[in-house]
This record gives sequence, structure tokens and C-alpha cells, in this order.
Amino acid sequence: MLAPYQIKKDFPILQQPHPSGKPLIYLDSAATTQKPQEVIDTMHHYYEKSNANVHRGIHHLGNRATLTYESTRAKVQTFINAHVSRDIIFTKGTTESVNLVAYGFAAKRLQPGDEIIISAMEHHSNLIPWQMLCKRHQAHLRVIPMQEDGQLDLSQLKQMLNPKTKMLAVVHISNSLGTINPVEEIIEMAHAADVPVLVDAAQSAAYYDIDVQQMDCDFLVFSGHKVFGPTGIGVLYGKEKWLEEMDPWQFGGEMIRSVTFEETTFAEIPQKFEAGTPNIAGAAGLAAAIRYIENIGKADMQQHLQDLLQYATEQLLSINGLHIYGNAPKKSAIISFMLDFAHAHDTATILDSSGIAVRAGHHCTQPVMDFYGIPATARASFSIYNTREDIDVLAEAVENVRMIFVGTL
Ligand code: 7TS
Repeated sequence: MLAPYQIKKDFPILQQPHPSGKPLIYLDSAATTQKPQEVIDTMHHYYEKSNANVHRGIHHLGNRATLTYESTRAKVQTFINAHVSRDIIFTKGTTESVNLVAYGFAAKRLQPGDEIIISAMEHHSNLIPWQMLCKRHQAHLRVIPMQEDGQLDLSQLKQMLNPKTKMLAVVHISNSLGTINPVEEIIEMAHAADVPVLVDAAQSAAYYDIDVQQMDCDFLVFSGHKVFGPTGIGVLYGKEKWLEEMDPWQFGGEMIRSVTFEETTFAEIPQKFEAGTPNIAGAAGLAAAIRYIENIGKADMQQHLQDLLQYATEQLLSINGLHIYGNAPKKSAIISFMLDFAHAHDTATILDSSGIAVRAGHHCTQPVMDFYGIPATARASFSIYNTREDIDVLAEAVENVRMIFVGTL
């Protein structure tokens, strides 16, 4: 059993009060997770004791920095059970990882008239790169439709897949609805049609077991800052055969074997995709974040999140005029809601005055909002440092919004 009150103490940022004097309740972990002290300390320690550039210094500090950076690659390999560590590419985040696959891999395979499939609930960063690529190559973007409850309608997928399909990209857990998609089933269907699949694990990597070999995804992407690690570092996993085939997308130092004014030959993977000085301190922080997750254990995390999801759903649904968007049977601890009597931004502003951080807007999933015919939702997203008490405070504060707009309870 996870002890959230104990865990909360690991996160220094959550110890400070809100400017209103009320306790700070952070319910925006889908946007970014807070960082435990050991992640902050590890990054601090890196700059204090080990800072140098990687892969070039023969000196002591250069070796330490390289060891820090490369041992994180090995750490990520075991975190997602990749076959070898060279299948792990460091990027600056999920967005950059998707763009790298779009332009380094899919662009090479795309002919006019070809098709790329995404789903109706993609974050814009797993939508726009594919849309732009399709426009550039006169290809078509096709979309797996969604049902009212926020599940994908996979009955359509089989007939959507055809010899013109060159890529499928799908989100594991929706950041605006919380839906947990059956990615293994999707991958199996896509592979039956010889279509490679990218999985966006931005919302799942922190809490759900990711085994890329078992999942058999061709690419998997996530961001350090959503797994209790720092901003500015992310991961692209790719099957070795695809990474070998893929073109580098950025050029410069670190990614070459030899250079003349006429020709350049590139380094092997993963260096081929990591031009320039990488985010070494970020890598140190990411390794510390993964250690933190491993120490707590994903099974306990999931159990806690499911408990919070169930409790929060009950509490919020007991409020008159509150609607939850996204009611899939398999759902993570993300609740998008709307009040009949208040705009989502007003709701979020009033909640903030009670010390509660929720996000309001389209959550970079505008097509999901269009599907429901709404401009925005308020979104409460929970993590391991949240408690049932946080949810009680949230429910009370939403009742207060009702008081302000409607005048009665
Ligand atoms: N994919 C999903 C499913 C996400 O939730 C996000 C960020 C991204 C991709 C992009 O990640 P980035 O690290 O490259 O920015 N989601 C959110 C969110 O829900 N609120 O702010 C960022």
C-alpha cells in the first residue's frame, strides 16, 4: 500500500503554502509531475561534482559526465525493457521524439496518396507532426474514431488499415480523458497489415509497466518531466532495424564518424540522432526519477491512482450540474469536467484562490473538445502525492464555485 502523506514529504514544492495561506493542492500532474528531493539533489550534485561535456573528454570529469549520461540510457533501457541500450535516443521530450520519427522515418516511406493513421484523442504533439507530414507529401491523415464514453472505436481500424497505410501513431493514455487505450491490440492489428506503430507513452510511463518487447511497438516516446524527472529531456525508443534505417534530423557535433568539406559519415545509433551537447544534468535527473519510481513500485502507484480516481469521480458526480468527459472502463486518474453554470477558466481561477491547481482549456486536444461540442474542460489530474483529503478540498471548492454562480448549494 502506498502512503501518500509520506510520499508528499518527498516533494519540497508541495510543502509551501499557496499565497492565499491555504495548503497548496497540486492537481495538474498530467501537465507535469512535481520532483522529489532526490531528483533535485542529483541534478545539483551533478553540476557540483561531475559537470563536463560527454563522449570527448579523456579527463576525469569528462568520464564522469559520460558515465552519468550513458548509465541513464541503460536505466531507461531496463525501465521500458528495451532489448539494448542503443535503442534509446535522448530528445528534449515527447514532442521532439514524435517529430524525429515523423521526419526521420515516416517521411522516407511516404508517397502521394499514402495514409497515416492516428486516433481521435491525440495530444496535438502526436497529431500536428503527422498532419504536416501528410500535407507535405500529399498523403492523407486518417483518424480512428472515438465513442461518447471516450473509448476508441476499434471496429473501424481493421478496414482503415490498407497497403497505403505507412504509419500508425496512438496515445497510450489520453491526457484529456484519461482513457487507457488497448495499445497491444492496436499494434497487433497494425502489424497484421505491416504498419509500424508509434506509442505516445507521455501519460503512462510514470505509473504503468511499459515493456516495449512485449508490447511490440516500433517506437515509444515519453518525457522526463512527466515521470518525476526534469524538463528538457525525453526518450525515443525505436526498434533497432528502424533506427538503423532512419535518417538523422539534426546535424552537428557528436553525431558524426568523419567530416570533410565534401562529405560526412554519421555515427552509429544512438549518437546519430543526438547532435550537439545533450542535456546531461537532465539525464542525471531522469535516472534519479526512475530510481524513485522503482523504489515505490508501479503496482502500488496504480492501486493508489485507481482509488483516487474512484473516490474523486464519486465526489465530483455528487455535485449538481457537474459533467465528466471521458468515462472509459479503463481509465487513469485524470478527470475532465464541466459545470453547467461556469466556464472552465472561471472554475479553475476560483479553485486556484482555494489553493487548488487544476488546468482549464482544451489540453492540447482540440478535436476532443470539438467531438463533445465544448470549448474547454477543467481537468484534475492526480499523482502519487495526492490524497483523498485533497479530493475533499476539491469537491468543497467546486461547491463554492456553485455558490458563487448559482447562489445555492
Ligand atoms: N502526449 C501526451 C499524451 C501528453 O499528455 C503531452 C503533454 C505530450 C504528448 C507532449 O509532451 P511534451 O513533454 O513534449 O510537452 N501533455 C500536457 C498536458 O496534458 N498539459 O500540459 C502538457
